[in-house]
Amino acid sequence: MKVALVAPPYPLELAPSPPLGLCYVATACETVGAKVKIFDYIVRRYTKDKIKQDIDTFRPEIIGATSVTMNFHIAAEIIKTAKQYNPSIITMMGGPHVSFDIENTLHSYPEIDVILIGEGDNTIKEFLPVIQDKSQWAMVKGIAYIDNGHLVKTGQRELIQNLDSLEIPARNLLPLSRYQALGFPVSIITSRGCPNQCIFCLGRKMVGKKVRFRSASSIIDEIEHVLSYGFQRINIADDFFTASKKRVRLFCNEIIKRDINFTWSAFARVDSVDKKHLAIMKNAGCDTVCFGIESGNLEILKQVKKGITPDQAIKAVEICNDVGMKVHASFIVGLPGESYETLEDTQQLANKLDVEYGYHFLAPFPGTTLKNEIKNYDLEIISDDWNLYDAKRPIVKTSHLEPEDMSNFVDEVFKEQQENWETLKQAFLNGDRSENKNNIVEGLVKMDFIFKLLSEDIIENQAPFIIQNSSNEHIIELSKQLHNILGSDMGMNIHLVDQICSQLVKNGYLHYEKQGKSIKWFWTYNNKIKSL
Ligand code: B12
Ligand code: SF4
Repeated sequence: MKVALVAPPYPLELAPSPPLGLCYVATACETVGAKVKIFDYIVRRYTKDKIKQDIDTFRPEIIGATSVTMNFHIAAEIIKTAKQYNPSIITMMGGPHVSFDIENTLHSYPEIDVILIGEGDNTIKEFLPVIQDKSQWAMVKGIAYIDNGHLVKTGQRELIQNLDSLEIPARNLLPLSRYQALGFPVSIITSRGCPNQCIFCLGRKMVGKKVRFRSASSIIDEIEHVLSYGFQRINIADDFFTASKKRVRLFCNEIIKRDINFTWSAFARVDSVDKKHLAIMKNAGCDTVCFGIESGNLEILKQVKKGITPDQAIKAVEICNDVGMKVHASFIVGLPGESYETLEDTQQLANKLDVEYGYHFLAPFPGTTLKNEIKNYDLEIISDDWNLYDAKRPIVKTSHLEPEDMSNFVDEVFKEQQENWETLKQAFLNGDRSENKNNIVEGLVKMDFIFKLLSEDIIENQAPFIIQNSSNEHIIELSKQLHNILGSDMGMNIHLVDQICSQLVKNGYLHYEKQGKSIKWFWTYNNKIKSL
């Protein structure tokens, strides 16, 4: 049986890194004997013709897509194109959006045959062997589908108790060189579950309130596997990595014992860190922790059941500073009851903390307590257009603030930062290398260029070109062409484009093959397989 898994596109601002959940699903499919391919449209351009080509090449019997609310529409549109192209393909979708918007999704998108609800690993293992026989579907817990016009939701799937029983997620099925070229860290999870009850979050509802931990040795085995592909940085994507101090110690000790060199970051809560454990993490290569602080106003923090106080945030940042750990703080704008005063509290806290921080606009996702019980809160949702649920624009209002007030507030805060950034970027593009923030500017400019190369299929669409003499000429020629197509529009000079191309070639992400007297460039697959 052949199964194609689809990673739908999403923008550079949302840190396109290897899609972990899909790799877990791929592994589960392989364990029950399926041949799996991942159709990755994050770092390859998505077009209707591309999915048709991908289907023609692989000929899958089943296609499954993942999605979050923000990219649900595009995921559904990919599934629809596949279904129209070959109606015999069975289509499925999983992930946090459809898991909590089952009825609406299945009724409004008849091209989606079945939804896998919540944790998908065991469900897919049981489902694949019977998927061709719809009369058996009702026996598989954790799925939903329409039968004779009626919604069928099978029994609830139990959460996996022993996470060590799961195989390493099949990242080898992803075009890893492309992700490495972009430079985001690879995410891994060391536990699933969160005991907290933040009303805007789906984490706990997806993975349960009891935290299930993996053993230190299984995590480090996976990390060694990831590093063997040439990645050097890892992001621990657990909802609540610091849930158990004992486990943090075991994990860090195992890194040190095995003498593995890599840097990493993790999500943590301000009420769960202390100096001793942060120092242990630092010693084991962790250089950044990300705190969801959400608001500087105590009443709002209580109302959203975050379970932390602004004072705890200040204390946590202090100890991070003491041990030399970088902090990234995230705040939400538009929580219930938000007013100019509460926003001011948040801004004051952000200033006091004096760390890198970001504002996200509240997106009340289906399934959250906030959305389910909206009547209990001083909040009104003004749009059900899922495309807008990307946390980059306000889609709610409160009795004190209109959406425009929220945007104005954020624009005002970041105006100066945005202007400084534009000045730095222009100076950099004009050749000024004197600023000490240049590494960051350079990194972001390069990343933007590389993401465009990837997501617009620019290398793939290059005609083969003739080479004449010197061995380096092919890179120079490539740089010239890419400068003409993309670089000059982005304000980049030829030297910068040449620098990027040379690096991509040197790192083995771009290769060429000879075709008579000409050569054709291509992205390699990963450092173990050149191309597939
Ligand atoms: C890590 C993480 C990230 C990482 C992703 C790293 C990566 N590339 O993997 C980063 C920081 C980049 C990120 C970004 C964003 N994230 Co995020 N993220 C998470 C987090 C904490 C864990 C996700 C995870 O890896 N879980 C572990 C894997 C194994 O689980 P999984 O992905 O859910 O997959 C399982 C099932 O869902 C199912 N499944 C999933 N897909 C499919 C497909 C098929 C065919 C099948 C059968 C099954 C299946 O089976 C999988 C295995 O069990 C979750 C919270 C949570 N616990 O769900 C939020 C979460 C998924 N993120 C969320 C959001 C909103 C975002 C952003 C939009 C951020 C923003 N701007 O606000 C972006 C969008 C990026 C994107 N397109 O996915 C929301 C999604 C809510 C929603 N309805 O949309 C969540 C639920 C947090 C929340 N706020 O409640 N995120
Ligand atoms: S926001 Fe963080 S702490 Fe709160 S429920 Fe979600 S994962 Fe848990």
